[in-house]
Amino acid sequence: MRMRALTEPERTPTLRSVCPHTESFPDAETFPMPISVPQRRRLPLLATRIGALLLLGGILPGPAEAGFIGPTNYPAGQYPLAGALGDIDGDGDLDIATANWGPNTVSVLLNNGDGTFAAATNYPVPERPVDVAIGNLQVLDNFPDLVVANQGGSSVSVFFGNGDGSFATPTHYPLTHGATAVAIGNFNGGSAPDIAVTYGGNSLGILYGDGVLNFAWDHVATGTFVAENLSVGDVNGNGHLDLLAPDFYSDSVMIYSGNGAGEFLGPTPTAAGMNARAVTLAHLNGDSMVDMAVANFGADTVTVSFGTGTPSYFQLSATYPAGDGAKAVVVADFNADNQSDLAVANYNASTLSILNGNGNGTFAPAVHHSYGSKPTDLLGGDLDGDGDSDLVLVNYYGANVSVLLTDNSPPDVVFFSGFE
Ligand SMILES: [Ca+2]
Ligand SMILES: [Ca+2]
Ligand SMILES: [Ca+2]
Ligand SMILES: [Ca+2]
Repeated sequence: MRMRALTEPERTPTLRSVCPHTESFPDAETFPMPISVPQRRRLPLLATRIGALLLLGGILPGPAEAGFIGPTNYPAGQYPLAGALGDIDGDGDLDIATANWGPNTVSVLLNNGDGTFAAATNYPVPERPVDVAIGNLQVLDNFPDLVVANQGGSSVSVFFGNGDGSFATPTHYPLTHGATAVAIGNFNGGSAPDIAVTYGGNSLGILYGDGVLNFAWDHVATGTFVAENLSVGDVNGNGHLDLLAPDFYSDSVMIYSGNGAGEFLGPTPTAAGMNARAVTLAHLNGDSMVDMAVANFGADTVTVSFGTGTPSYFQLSATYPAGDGAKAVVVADFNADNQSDLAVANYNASTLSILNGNGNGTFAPAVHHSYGSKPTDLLGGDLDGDGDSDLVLVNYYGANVSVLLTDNSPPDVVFFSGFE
């Protein structure tokens, strides 16, 4: 088995360690804690003025690098492992939830509407939450609900939202083994979304929702995969949701193809890079098939695969260097040229890599930014309502989230007043 030495101290290459988190942690006081001071990171003034002069002089530069305002750090719980975005309080903007391994809580940070966030409210869950998802499970109320995968507690917690940012008393659904990831989707064509969960290191199950209060458990498959992440999408274009589990130890993504009636074919492996860790689906090369970007933790890369339909679903197109410990990937247009770009959170390096898209499914070399503190997850969405996608880094060592607001405002135009 190819296995790179991992600098992530709590991860060892055993099946148990898919769940990379043990009960013993170094004293948090030994970790450098980022200072929560909002910073405005834009082009230096001189560069801005040169850019303005070039524009005024009729020299058009190529696609700009994305600019970000921030990071602005907001405390979450200790050792957050995953996050999700959704409009939890129903006011039209995206809020943040994180699953916090240390204190056994979920943090909810409500958006003030402008991409700034109120202080976190923390909700207890059974032991060792590792993943969180947001979706409307109680279909009649239209309020987003919260689902949490608990590894130590071997359960899935469901928090039904009250629509104002608060939740009803959660229900914890027991599993036979620790959960590693959750995702929400309607997998059986029923009246309501369901909850997919990976557990026990190599098993997949579904909690089928009735849209009111209840879920019925179904074990779908026991495979050979080791997934810390679960993605949902229709990879073969047949109108039915499929599940994608990146397999940390086979350098591939396991695809379970849904038939829309609650049954899944597979898993079918599709190639990625060493220690595939997270998958994002998006249209990247302009055809009708959905494509895939994978963050590969061991290879420090992001792989891009184009959708082919069945039988293999994807064809690996290219491998791009990211940063040390690539752990999460988001696809969005960050530099406002209408082409999808890639953002990768790198755990070991504590960096964010941005790869500008060329519009045909290929990408420019990564530009690295020193954002985050051992980021374990990366979330993309328009947080400040200006139409472009912003980013949230979930920082394992920082015990916080870093909010980066995408800034594509035009360069300042500088007028020289001449002699006075
Ligand atoms: Ca909101
Ligand atoms: Ca499908
Ligand atoms: Ca772009
Ligand atoms: Ca935005």
